[in-house]
Parts: sequence; C-alpha cells; structure tokens
Amino acid sequence: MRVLLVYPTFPDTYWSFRHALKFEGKKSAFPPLGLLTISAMLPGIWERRLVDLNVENLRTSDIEWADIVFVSAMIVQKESLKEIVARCKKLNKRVAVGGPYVSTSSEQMLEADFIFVGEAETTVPEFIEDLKRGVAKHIYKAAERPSLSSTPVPDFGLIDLNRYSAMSVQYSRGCPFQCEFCDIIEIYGRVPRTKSNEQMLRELDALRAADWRGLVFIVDDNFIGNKKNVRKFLPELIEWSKRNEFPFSFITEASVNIAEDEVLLQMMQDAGFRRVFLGIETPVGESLKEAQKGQNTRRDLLESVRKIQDYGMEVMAGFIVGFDNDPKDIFDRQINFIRESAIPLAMVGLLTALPDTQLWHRLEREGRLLKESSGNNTDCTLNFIPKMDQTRLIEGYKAILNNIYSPREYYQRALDCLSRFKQVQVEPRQNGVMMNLKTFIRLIVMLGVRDRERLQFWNYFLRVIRYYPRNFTHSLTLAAMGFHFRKITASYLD
Ligand code: B12
Ligand code: SF4
Repeated sequence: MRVLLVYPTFPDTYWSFRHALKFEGKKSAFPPLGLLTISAMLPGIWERRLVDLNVENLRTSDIEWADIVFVSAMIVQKESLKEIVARCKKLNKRVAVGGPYVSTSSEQMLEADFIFVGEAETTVPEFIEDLKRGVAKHIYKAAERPSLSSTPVPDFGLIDLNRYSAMSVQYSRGCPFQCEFCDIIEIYGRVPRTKSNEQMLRELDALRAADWRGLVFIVDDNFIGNKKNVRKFLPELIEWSKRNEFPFSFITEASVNIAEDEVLLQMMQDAGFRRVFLGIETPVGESLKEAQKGQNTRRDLLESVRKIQDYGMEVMAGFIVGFDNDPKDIFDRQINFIRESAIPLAMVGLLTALPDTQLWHRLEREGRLLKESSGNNTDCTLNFIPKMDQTRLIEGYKAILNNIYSPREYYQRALDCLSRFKQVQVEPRQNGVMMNLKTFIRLIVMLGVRDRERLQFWNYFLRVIRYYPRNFTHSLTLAAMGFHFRKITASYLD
C-alpha cells in the first residue's frame, strides 16, 4: 500500500509568520503534526510520503504514485483541502480526510471516500482492518475520546526538518474550561488527557535523534489543563533537558490561571520555556462573563502577565473584539491593555462563530448567524450580526491593528517585554546568532537598511545593546515578528 499524506496551504495571515520566516530561510513555522501522527499509526510495511503544500508543491506524479491519499485540515485550509480532494478524485484515487475542519464540518466533505470525525487513535486501526477486508466505511467517528497512551511517536522522518522554524509535539488534548466561542472543547473535550512522561520523552528523543535543535512547540490546547500530571512531567523534562544539554527551548499555550502557580512557572523556566500563549481576549469584565471566561475575571490580567514575564517567559496572547457587551471605547481599552501588558505578539481578532460551538448555537437561536466562518478571524469579515454597528466594529478593529503593529508601539512593547525578564536562559545552539549569521545579516539588511522604518529599528537595536544585551537573540526574533505583523497589517488595511 502506498500512502500519500497531504497538508493543504494556509492563507497568509498573522499566524503564517511568513515575512519573519524569510529571515531564517524557512518555509513554514510548524510541521503538520496530525499527519505525522496518523502516519505512525499505519502498518510499518505501507510506504508513505508526505507533501506539505506550505513548503513544496503537490505534483500529479505524487498523486499517481499513491494508492490512497490522506488529507488533514483546519477551517482556514478548506479551499485548498477541497482542491486537493478534487485533484485526487480526478485521478481516481481514494481519499481519506480528517482533522479539525472535517471533525466539525464533515457534511461539507462528502465527496471524500473516507471521512474521519474526531481523534483517530481508535478509528484508524479499525479502518485499516476494514480496508484489508474490503469493507471500509464512508464515515469513521470515534465512540469516545481516546486515551493518548496509544498515540505513537510522530513520524518525524517524513519531513525535511530544516524547512520548518520549529518542531511540534503534543502533551495533552482538551481543556477544562468552557469559553463560549471555543471549538477545542467540542472537538477535544473538557477532560484534558495527557501522554505519559515516558511517551513525551520518547518524542523528544526522536527529535533529538533527527538532529533537531532549537524551538519546540508543545501544541496543547491548554498545557496546564491537567495540572496534576504536568507537575509530575516537568521535573522529568528538566532532568532530560539537563542530561541532553538543553537541545530545545519550548513554547506552549495555557490558561491565565498559570500565573498563580509559581512552582509551575519556576519549573517551566528551568525546563527552557520561552513563550506562553494566553487567551486573554479582553480587559472588559462583562465581555469575559458573556464569553464564559470566568478564569480571566477572577484575577488581575495585567498582574498575571507580569508574573509570567518575571519568570523569563514572553507572553503572547489572543484578543477579541465583537462581544455583545463590548463598550464603545473597547478599541482604546484593548490598545491600552496591550501596551501596558508589554505583549509584543498580540493576536487581535474579530469574534468568530466556529461550527458547533456554544456561540454558534446561540447566534443561530437568535437569528444572527450569517455563514460559515473563513476560519481566519483577522480578515476583517464577520460571520454573524454583531450588537455594535458592523462598520464601526470593523473600523475600530482596523484602528487597533494600525496602532499596535505600528513600529513605534511595537518596538516599545518589545523593549518593555525584554525589561521584564529577570533572568536569561541558555540559548539552544541552533538559535545562537553566530550559528545563524545569515539570518542576522538578512535581518540587518532588511530592517536596518531597506526598510522605511529603519530609524525605529536602529533606535530599538541600540537600546537592546545598551540595556538588554543578554536578550539579544530574543530581541532579533521579536524584530522579525514585528516586521511580519506590519506587512500583514498593511495588506489588511489596503
Ligand atoms: C499548532 C496549531 C497551529 C499552528 C499550525 C501548525 C501546523 N502546521 O499544523 C499555528 C500556530 C500556525 C496555527 C495557526 C492557526 N490555527 Co491552529 N492549532 C494548532 C493546534 C494548537 C495544534 C495542532 C496540532 O498539531 N495538533 C496535534 C494533532 C495530533 O492533532 P490533530 O491535528 O487534531 O490530529 C488528530 C485528529 O484530528 C486526526 N486527524 C487529523 N488529520 C487527519 C487526517 C486523516 C486522514 C485522518 C484519518 C485523521 C486525522 O488524527 C490525529 C490524531 O488523533 C490546534 C489545536 C489542537 N488541539 O489540535 C489549533 C487549531 C487546529 N488551530 C485553529 C485555528 C483556528 C488556527 C488559526 C486560524 C488561528 C486564527 N484564529 O487565525 C491559524 C491558521 C493559520 C493561518 N496561517 O491562517 C483551530 C482550528 C479550528 C477548526 N475547526 O478548523 C484549532 C483546533 C484551535 C482552536 N480552536 O483555536 N495553529
Ligand atoms: S481556555 Fe482556551 S482552550 Fe480552554 S475553553 Fe477557553 S478558549 Fe478553549
């Protein structure tokens, strides 16, 4: 059996990081972990190839080579997914589809031969047996959310690691909270399930053996969703990192209540965590209540961000405008909060109703749902009728983007962020500037010579050298990211 695994293209958004990746000479930020995991579930004698359209083209000969094609996608990839399925069907190939988009919108993908709804740890083995017996079904839906104990080490050997800026591993799935707009809890559930410590360390060993050095994204919905297990995992991760001379630094996503657990923060710092993504959403208490985000109303959000930064971890965060309870001055309040929190990578989006979420069902009941979302909550479109005047909301949203990613605001936030790190961690070797001389030169040429905003860059650069020399590498990463945000903002505001 020859299996072709295909990952559709992402649109160019804040999350593509494309303009920042160019400095590093990378094609994509992260590999398609879902497909790498699925591949590892297939019988060892099956041949496999993977084509990630974000790093290479899909050739007709690739499809012709295969007996079956596996495709995975998020909503933002749906157009590309549909094109891939159509190309494969035209060549008479059988196609299996799965992943978050298919899990929430399976009725949109009926042209595929095999549809996988939800996680695949139990359904893929069942499918393989059915296929062998010639009785494979059209739709596979797991009866319950699987334990992660059977999740194999992803097939990292299928990709060229050098094309990616970071590698991904997953420790847990699911989140105990119940935010109204969130589809994580619909897809992966509210009981966070984790892998065992041994499983995780095996995955890290595999990355190390594949010669990966540098950033690893622990792609959990909420890394501290199961705090009890994470407290047992971190000491082993620290030991592993020490034993292996800190080959990786980590980034992850977590809920804001992480800030109240200093023991955990200390362990994360010791293990080499560099950045934590938080869902802050809004500084407005009424809107947080509407979003059922009680975990954010129970604490001072600015204090929480500062606490995490105290432990040398950069905070990156998601913000949303468009809640029913957003006051008229929401746009200024978001801008002020982002400035005061010193969060350089502030991902501000418009509220979006994703399929099958609580928000989706409420808006449907209220007759306010307009269409399926594009999945990209930064494209200045709405898929529901907001309470605030629509034009005002979109104009206000654009005003936020225009402000927070302007060079002056952005570089200042980056400096404020660096000023809050009390300690600096050891850089993994691949991230060292000398090792990445080419990246450094490209950055200086682009931001310090060619860019219209070069004076702002040099001002930033000199202040970093003077006040935060130990955070030099981190400061350059932030400068590259700022450039990306600025470019994307310009394309939205055109
Ligand atoms: C890492 C990540 C990213 C990375 C991209 C990584 C990459 N290259 O794939 C980054 C940070 C860039 C990213 C960006 C975005 N992301 Co994202 N991301 C994730 C995250 C946290 C982990 C993905 C992952 O690796 N999972 C681990 C694998 C093992 O899980 P899995 O993919 O679900 O695979 C399992 C099953 O689904 C199934 N399966 C998957 N594919 C297939 C295929 C077949 C054939 C079969 C049989 C089975 C199968 O088998 C696997 C094992 O059970 C998920 C959340 C999550 N828990 O998955 C969100 C998530 C996928 N992202 C999401 C979103 C919305 C986005 C953005 C649009 C954000 C935004 N608001 O703009 C952007 C889009 C990018 C862009 N340029 O526009 C949503 C998708 C919602 C949806 N219904 O489609 C998710 C679910 C999170 C959320 N609710 O917010 N993301
Ligand atoms: S904390 Fe994050 S992952 Fe958890 S329910 Fe809320 S939005 Fe979803």
